[in-house]
Amino acid sequence: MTEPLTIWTYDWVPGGKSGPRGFVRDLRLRWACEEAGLDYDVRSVSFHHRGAEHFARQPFGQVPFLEDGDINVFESGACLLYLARKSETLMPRDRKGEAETLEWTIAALNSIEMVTVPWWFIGLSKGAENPLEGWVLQRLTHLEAVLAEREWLAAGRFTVADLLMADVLRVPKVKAAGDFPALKSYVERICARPAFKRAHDGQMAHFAQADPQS
Ligand SMILES: N[C@@H](CCC(=O)N[C@@H](CS)C(=O)NCC(=O)O)C(=O)O
Repeated sequence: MTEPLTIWTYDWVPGGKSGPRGFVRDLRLRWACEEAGLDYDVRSVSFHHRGAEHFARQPFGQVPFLEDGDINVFESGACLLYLARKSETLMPRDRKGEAETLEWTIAALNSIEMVTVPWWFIGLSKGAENPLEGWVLQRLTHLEAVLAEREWLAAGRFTVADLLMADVLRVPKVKAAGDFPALKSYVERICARPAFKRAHDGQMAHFAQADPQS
C-alpha cells in the first residue's frame, strides 16, 4: 500500500478579519489532492519557531511543502506540478494539453502572483500612491481578455493551472482591484468546485483546532 502524501503547513496563523486563514498556500495542495482523489495527511511546523529542520525542507522557512515517502518538494507551484504527474485530473497527458497546463501554471505564478503580491504589500502602507497599480491593472486586463473568450485556461478543461490561477485571483484585494467581469465569474466558477470547499474547510478546521478563540 502506498503511504499517503503529507502536506506541511503551520501549526497556527493569525485569525480574524485580516488574518491569512483560508489563504495559506497549503490550501493549493489540499485542493489538488481533493480534485485528484489522492490520500493526504496534514502536519504542522511551528509558526513562531522555525528551526533548522524546517529550513532543511523549505529553505525560506515558509510553507507549504510536500512529503511523498523519501521525496520532499517545496514551492506550491512545484508541489502542484508534482501532484499533477500523479493524476490526469490535474494535467492532461497529451503533449499539447500538458504544454498548455505548464505555461498557464507558470503564468499564474510568474506573470500574475509575481505582480499582485508586492502590489498588495505596498498597498498596506496607507496614503502613498502604489507604484505597482498600473502594472497589476495591465496584467489583469490581459488576463480578462483571455478569460472572456474561454472557460478554462488550458486544454479545454479544468487543470491544475485553473486551480492555481483562481487561488491567486481570489485574494480579496486582487478581486477588488478593478472591474473585471470575466475574472470575477472565473474565480466564482472555479472556487464553487466541491474540492475547493473541502480544502478550504480543512484548512479552517486545522487552524481553529490550534487556536479555537480566534
Ligand atoms: N513561493 C512560495 C511562497 C510561500 C509563502 O509565501 N508562504 C507563506 C504562507 S502562504 C509563508 O510561509 N509566509 C511566512 C513567511 O514568508 O515567512 C510558494 O508558493 O510556496
